[in-house]
Amino acid sequence: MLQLPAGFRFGMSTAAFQIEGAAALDGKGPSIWDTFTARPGTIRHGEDAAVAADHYHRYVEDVGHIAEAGTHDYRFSFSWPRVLPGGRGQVNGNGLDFYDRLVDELLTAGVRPVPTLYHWDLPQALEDEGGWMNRDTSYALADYAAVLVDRLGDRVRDWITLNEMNVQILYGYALTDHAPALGLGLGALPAAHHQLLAHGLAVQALRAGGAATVGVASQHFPVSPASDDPADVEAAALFAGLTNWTFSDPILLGEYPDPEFTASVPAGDLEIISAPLDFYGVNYYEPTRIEAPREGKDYHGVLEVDVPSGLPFSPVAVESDERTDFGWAIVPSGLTDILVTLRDRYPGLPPVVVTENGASFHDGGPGPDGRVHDPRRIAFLEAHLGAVAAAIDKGVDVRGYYVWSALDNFEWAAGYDERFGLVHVDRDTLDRTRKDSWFWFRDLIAGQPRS
Ligand code: IFM
Repeated sequence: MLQLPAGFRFGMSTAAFQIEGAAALDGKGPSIWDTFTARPGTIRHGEDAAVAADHYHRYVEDVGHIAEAGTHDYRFSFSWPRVLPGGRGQVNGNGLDFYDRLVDELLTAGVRPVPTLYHWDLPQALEDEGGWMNRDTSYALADYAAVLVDRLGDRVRDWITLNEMNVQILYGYALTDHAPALGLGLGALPAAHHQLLAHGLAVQALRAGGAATVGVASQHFPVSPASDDPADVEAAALFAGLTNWTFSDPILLGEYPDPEFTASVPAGDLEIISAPLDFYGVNYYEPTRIEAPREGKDYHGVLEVDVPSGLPFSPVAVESDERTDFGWAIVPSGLTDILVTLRDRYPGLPPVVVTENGASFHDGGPGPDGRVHDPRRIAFLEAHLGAVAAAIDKGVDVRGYYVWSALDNFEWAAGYDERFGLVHVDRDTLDRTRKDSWFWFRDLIAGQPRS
């Protein structure tokens, strides 16, 4: 059995919008995702997350599934509009009470809560004032952080500010595949800066409230050129700069990869953004391959999302013998590569936690034996944990690995077909069934060296 160093933390991850449901209950306000999912044609099969996995009502059972696997850490996110329905101002006591109960349930079960403040579900009220294109939203997030740490800081010691800024900015601001679907192209860069500023301001608020450790969760992926052609190499570097380094350089180096952009941001912002962190979260799924667009070549349908024409780079399919049922290339070595790259790029990189990694396979519900057999998920997770071990062998300080996800949930624009969970959720009854991968994860944790 694979052995990680003593003290290595095994976790499971989820996000509020994807599991909670109770979309308009007990005073919760609408988020940009509630608005987006209500628009025809945005989500596969017209699905929405009004009920999702109904975790809001079933959290006690869900904590049981998490805890009984021996999971050390549970990463979940708060729904900002559940806590502050208007984004700022009036606090919704019912919303805070829910997270209070969840945290107590986790602690009683021996699981450490590792909440994320913001996992994409911006209050619609803030979007109406310009959302992340409006600098005020950064300050609103810091105020929201202060509300949470004030209420939960006596029990929650580890905090994550924002989840995958690059993914939200790319799909929701530059393109139109995710909420709020603005399609601004490179015009989305101010939204990126405001999310980074929000991160820095939230770090300040959390520390002022007594947080013991603070980190961020960033999606990173190795980017390679489709060929040695200098045009492809240049296109790949540009793409990597925009999607990876634009989001991590300001935090870890205090500058943007583009000196002109660095010079254009208000004085003092980068100091706030680059305040030291206690850990750096890396979410990894698959690498990306880029080429300089070829005259006359049709890129439509090459990837799950269509990248508009006219950009100086085009993502092309990664060659791989194996794919998840979501169509994503299975390349475990990409995780080792990106961890080593981050270590080499950032001499001051804090300890890393892999805050998400996992795969969607369509394994179906429980069979006649009552079990959900998902051997491909087990193989995927085993191979990626092996890639983490390889990075540790190369000297990267990786302290934990969280599976995405604890349970099957609402996979954004792809709806419910894509199932990432260790626990199966029946879409009709919402009954939970532990998959074989859940048992594998439990045995893996039990078999680790004692700390
Ligand atoms: O489901 C998402 C999650 O919300 C953010 N990271 C990637 C996961 C799989 O797409």
